[in-house]
Amino acid sequence: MLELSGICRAEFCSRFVDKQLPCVFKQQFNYLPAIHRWRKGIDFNTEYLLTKFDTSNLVDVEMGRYNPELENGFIRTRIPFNMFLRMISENEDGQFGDLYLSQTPLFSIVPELVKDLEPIPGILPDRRNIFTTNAWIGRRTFTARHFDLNDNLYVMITGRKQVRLWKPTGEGAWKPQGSSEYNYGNFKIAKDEQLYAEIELQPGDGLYIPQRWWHEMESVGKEITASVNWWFYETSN
Ligand SMILES: O=C(O)CCC(=O)C(=O)O
Repeated sequence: MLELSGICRAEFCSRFVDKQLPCVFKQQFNYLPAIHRWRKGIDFNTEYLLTKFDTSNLVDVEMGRYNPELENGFIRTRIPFNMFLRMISENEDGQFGDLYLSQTPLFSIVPELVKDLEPIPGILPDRRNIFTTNAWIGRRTFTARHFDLNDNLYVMITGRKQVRLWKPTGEGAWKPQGSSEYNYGNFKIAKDEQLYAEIELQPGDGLYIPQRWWHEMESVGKEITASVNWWFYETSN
């Protein structure tokens, strides 16, 4: 898979978005204030985020490890964001079980945090074409293979993640449901389907995942990982 650096929006659109091909942006997002504010050395800066939230800011978090037997794969609970931060910061060895704040629009919960992502990456389309901006924060996280219905720019802020990608499976590739497949709505992918790419994202790196590309993500090591993603769509004008 192509690794780029310093690519502009026109080139990104013509080479990747228009062709619906994924790519990695090496160290292209180091300029985002979150990269410095959310980190202390190489660690996650819990204290900084604690100053931005109070107990009224509730978030839904996933508890424990992914379990395919459960609906949506996880048990979820709603807790104040600052309680979540304290729990993950004191849980280096996993003694309290794992918690994951996934796919959460933190920036609408606390609008001041938007300043940590300004200016938004220039390769993104007009703001009106951005559906959501989400945060993903946790330790020992695992997101099972799935796809999304929008294009995705995913940026690593702190910690590292291993990402695996598979090509989309269209209607012709649908297969009957069975234990040798992953299911997503009516879409299926064989568990042994050939991997398209496996990459490790470092802080400052970004990844473009076109819609319907299957992906799976897992944090590397036991450090807290934090990332941000923008789901967007392109228009012809
Ligand atoms: O970071 C993760 O755990 C998963 C992210 C993901 O699946 C996505 O951005 O679509």
